[in-house]
Parts: sequence; C-alpha cells; structure tokens
Amino acid sequence: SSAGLPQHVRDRVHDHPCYSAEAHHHFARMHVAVAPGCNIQCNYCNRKYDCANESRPGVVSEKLTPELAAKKVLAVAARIPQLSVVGVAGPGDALANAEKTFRTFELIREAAPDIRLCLSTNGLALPEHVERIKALGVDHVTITINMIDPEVGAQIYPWIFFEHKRRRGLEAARILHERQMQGLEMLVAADVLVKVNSVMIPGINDRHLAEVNEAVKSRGAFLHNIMPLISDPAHGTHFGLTGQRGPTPAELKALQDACEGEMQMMRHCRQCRADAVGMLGEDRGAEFTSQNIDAIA
Ligand code: CLF
Ligand code: SF4
Repeated sequence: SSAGLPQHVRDRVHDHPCYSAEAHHHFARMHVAVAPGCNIQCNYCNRKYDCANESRPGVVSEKLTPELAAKKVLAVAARIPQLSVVGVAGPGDALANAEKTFRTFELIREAAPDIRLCLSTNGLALPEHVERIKALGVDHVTITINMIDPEVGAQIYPWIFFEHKRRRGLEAARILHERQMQGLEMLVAADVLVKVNSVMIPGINDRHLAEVNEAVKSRGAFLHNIMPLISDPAHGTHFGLTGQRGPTPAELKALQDACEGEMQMMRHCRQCRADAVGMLGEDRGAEFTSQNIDAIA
C-alpha cells in the first residue's frame, strides 16, 4: 500500500494505475504502439507480437505514427475520463525508437498537458536518454531487468545490438546489465520514479530474482513487478519452442512474498498489450482505430 509513503511521493503515484494498487480501481492508462523496433533479443519475445517487456503476446498492434498516436490520445481522453497515463511500451523497445517515442510525448504534452507520461524499456539505450526523459517531464519509467549475473543473462538474451555491432553470449549480457544499472542510477538521481519489471523464468532466473530485487532496491527503484513468463508454443517464442514452462501462481506468489520488504512489490500487473486502452485488465483498444479517431476527438 502507498499509505506509508511521504506526501510528495503519494502525489506522484495516486493517479497512476500501475504505481499505486489503489489507483488502478479509479484511473485508466493507455499505450500508444509507436515503437516497432528493438535493439536486443529476448528468448521470450516474438517480434510479430507485442513486446513482452510489458505485454502479453497476442494480436499484432496497429502501428501508429506520433501524430496519429497523439490524436488517439485525445480521442480516448474524450471517451474515458479516468485516463491519467499514456505509456509507450512497445511493440518493440521505446528507446530503440527514441525519435518516435519522444516526438509522441512532445505532441501529447502540447495537446493534453495534464496527462502523465510513462515509458517502458529494456534499458540498453537508457543512459544516453535520461536527460531527455527528464526534460520532457516523463515521471515514470519501467526497466525490464531479468538478471544481474551475465551467466544468467546469456540464457535469456541471445544477442544485443550495441554501438553498431551485434554482440552475443556473456559479452551481450554483461553490457546489457551494466547499461541497466547505470540507467537506473541516473533516473533515480534525476528524481524519476523507476519501476522494475522482471520476468520469472523457472530454472533460469527464478532463484536469482531475489538478488535482482536487492540490487534494484539498493539503487533506489520505487517498485518491483515480478511477472510470470508467458510461454506458449503457439506464439513461437524461443522459450515456447524449447518447452520452457512459466511459473505456477503459487511459485510466483512465493517469490513476490520473499521479496516484499522496504520496497513495494507490484501485485496487480495485468501484462498489458502495447496498445492497451482502459482500466487495467480491460482493453478497449478496438474502439479506437486510426479510421475512427478523427470522428471521436
Ligand atoms: Fe503502461 Fe507500464 Fe506505464 Fe503502466 S502498464 S508503460 S507502467 S502505464 Fe502496468 Fe500493464 Fe503491468 Fe505495465 S499493468 S504491464 S505494469
Ligand atoms: Fe522483444 Fe521487448 Fe525483448 Fe525487445 S525487449 S526482444 S521487443 S521482449
């Protein structure tokens, strides 16, 4: 619960449905799918679907330009008065598409200054973008951090693309880890509220995530959201094809309980799609297509 938080922090989360468990009963979020590309490969991802950073593999999102995204925000705000937050969470990585993501935020800022801006990233491109995130007033950033040990990371990430080169194996995982920690520290220093998402992958990082929890807590992360791997062979992910299972609800809860401490654990995540619209757990995205948003807004 956020009851024990200082007032100035409560003011920043009281209307954010992900950062406050209470808020998700009263406030809505929407994602604009302006970020198609990605700079890493996760073994739980299928690029044909939405980014598993934040989203449940499902139907391919309608890709939006920044201009269409801003129009869609106005259309949704006109129909859903509880709308408080707009996030960029895929279908690829928000910061691997930084120009589109930031242009989208600028347009939303101009058209609807009261809406909170939120972004989700794998963290690889975070350090060089912290200044711009801060300058645009993006107050909430989620980093997906699945490991702090490159040996574990090499089983999750077959490659990353960094400084014009593809890197593989331990080198890739080590670079990703260093960039994630640096980005987290820089955001905290800039007074941005950071949520860490971790995907729990039995036999790979399940027993390692308590250490991840310690590492992100000690660096000032505000909230930790441990999510279950969704591994379905039908979605064609690497883990789906190798028969990697996801955790049971009891295994997930036991890990969340073990990590519960000074830092809050998020327990109400609904693993939204990259174009989700509405209250958490509700998806009204189909009501707002690029064909009809002009008529609504
Ligand atoms: Fe979207 Fe993510 Fe912002 Fe929320 S979702 S970018 S922090 S506004 Fe929320 Fe959805 Fe879970 Fe994400 S319930 S998947 S935690
Ligand atoms: Fe897929 Fe997201 Fe991982 Fe990129 S960061 S590979 S889009 S799950």
